[in-house]
Amino acid sequence: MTGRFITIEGIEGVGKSTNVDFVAEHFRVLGETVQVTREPGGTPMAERIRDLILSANRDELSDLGELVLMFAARAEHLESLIKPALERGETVICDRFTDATFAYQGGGRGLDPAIIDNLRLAVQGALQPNLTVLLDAPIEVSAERIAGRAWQDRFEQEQAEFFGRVRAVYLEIAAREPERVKLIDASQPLNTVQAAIKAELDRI
Ligand code: Z5A
Repeated sequence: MTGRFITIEGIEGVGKSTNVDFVAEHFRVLGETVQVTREPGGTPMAERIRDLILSANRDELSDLGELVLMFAARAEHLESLIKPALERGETVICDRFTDATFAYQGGGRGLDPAIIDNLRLAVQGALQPNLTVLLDAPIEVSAERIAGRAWQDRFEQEQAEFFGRVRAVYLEIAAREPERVKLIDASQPLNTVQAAIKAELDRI
């Protein structure tokens, strides 16, 4: 596969959606064909699975069921969108990917990372993002940014301790894989955050 696969990660409200287009524009200016997508979701079937997961009440879907649905959506996304685009030599920019599963289902829900890793291998094999931008901010900052949203999904209804565990796993991944995962302080003003992202993009 000759394309480039870039993922954006972080807890809710740190600015992933805000910065996905910024990253996309960087590569468009360089003349690359860019696919912007997200997880869970990105294809019609994966978006249906996303709706199923996010609209489920806490007691309607087990933690294991949630994990398997995340990978079901990912399998569809990889086969129908991500891999074909990478094979065509395009740049794929994805708002969340498998690091989110280790952070949310592993850290947040407390599921065994070994189970997650087995599913990862079955669904994506050796495929890994070339670069992951991890936007990191204290829980209070992210909570403040999303305060006032009219509807809260299954995850947004969780408490601060949950997001503390999610954030801790993200930081562990960044410490373990510093070549792939670039940690950016997302509590700074947007132009400072984007300057830091641009510096990482320029490097690749
Ligand atoms: N999930 C999972 O559990 N397991 C998995 O494997 C995967 C996902 C793939 C849906 O994700 C849920 O799926 C997610 C985890 C779970 N749930 N949670 N939590 P999502 O990506 O759709 O949901 P999200 O993370 O909650 O999206 P979000 O709340 O929209 O966050 P965001 O995209 O990072 O933030 P934003 O919309 O770009 O920014 C929020 C606000 O802050 C907005 O008003 C911006 O203008 C503002 N902002 C952004 N940056 C700044 C700076 N630097 N300064 C000031 N204000 C800023």
